Amino acid sequence: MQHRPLLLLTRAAHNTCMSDSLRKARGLLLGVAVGDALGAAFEGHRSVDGDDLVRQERATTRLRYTDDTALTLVLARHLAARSNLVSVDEDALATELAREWHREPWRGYGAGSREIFERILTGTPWRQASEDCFGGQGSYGNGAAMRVAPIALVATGPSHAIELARRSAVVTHAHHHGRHGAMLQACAAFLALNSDPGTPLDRQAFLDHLARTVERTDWRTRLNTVRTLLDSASPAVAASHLGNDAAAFTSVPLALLAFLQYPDQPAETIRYALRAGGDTDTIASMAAALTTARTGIQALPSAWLERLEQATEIGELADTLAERMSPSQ
Ligand code: AR6
Ligand code: MG
Repeated sequence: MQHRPLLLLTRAAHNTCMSDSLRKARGLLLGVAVGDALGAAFEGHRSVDGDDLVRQERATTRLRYTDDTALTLVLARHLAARSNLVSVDEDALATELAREWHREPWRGYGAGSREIFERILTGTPWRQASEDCFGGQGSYGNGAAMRVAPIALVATGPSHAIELARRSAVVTHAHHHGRHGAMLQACAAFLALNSDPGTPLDRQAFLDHLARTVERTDWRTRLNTVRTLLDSASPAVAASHLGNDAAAFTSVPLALLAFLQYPDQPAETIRYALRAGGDTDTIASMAAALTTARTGIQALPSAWLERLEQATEIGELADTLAERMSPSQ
């Protein structure tokens, strides 16, 4: 059992000796994994009711993560391995992602990603494999956005986060929506990580900041829709306005809304994302990453962390990346 070291890790998070950057780094990476693993049971459901949620929350079974977390960990290790040069090496990253798929292909990968990884491992250059996908359109799935959160831990500012996200996305997501979803999620993760949990989040300013950084009008319109749904929209209403499938254009804004509804309560963020149905693992994962990057690991229910596979290892990887966070974080 790996529960004991994990308990030490999470108990230590309540200790005032632990720095905020460590708490937030662990929050961000373990938030990805917990949201993903809790949502995996409901992926593809039209909606999720309260009884389903309670059963999932109270279960004692192991929480298994999916491709969302598996590829997030690949990107996190990729960034951790580049000590002084904070950058993304597209050639290396493409191979690392493809090898991870090959190592554990049963984690629930999207059809487009599977095809791209197979081609990369059999010698096709990543750019060609990525651009050829879906009849030459490239993928607009949320696979690049779902893995991007660790970039917030090493980026020196929002623009840097967006640039690193773009470079990490193109190796699998050549369609502009796949890429822009990753860029928006990385920028949101950076802003959430660098927000002060002791002060109420200024949600309008948060959305204003994101709107200033997105290049495309259609994505700015999505952010305006998120704005109109703040506070009043139930998860079902939010899903009906934004969509909840595996496209970046639908799921990234819905995850952002789930975060903004409960920016200081990761469990509520996750419940909101799950109740919206659809691509639940990915939406809950992206939403939880934002909330726990802001609050830190101690706000995530320890019962969930104790059920999560490889939680100790994920926490240790977060610690390595926390050392790379700039002093202001
Ligand atoms: N044309 C039509 N459908 C598309 C297109 C396109 N250009 N692009 C994406 N889709 P994929 P991902 C649809 O396969 O982004 C896991 O379950 C299509 O239905 O490139 O890595 C994770 O948990 C395609 O299968 O993989 C996430 O939920 C889907 O979008 C998700 O998969 C996903 O795109 C991540 O998927
Ligand atoms: Mg999914």
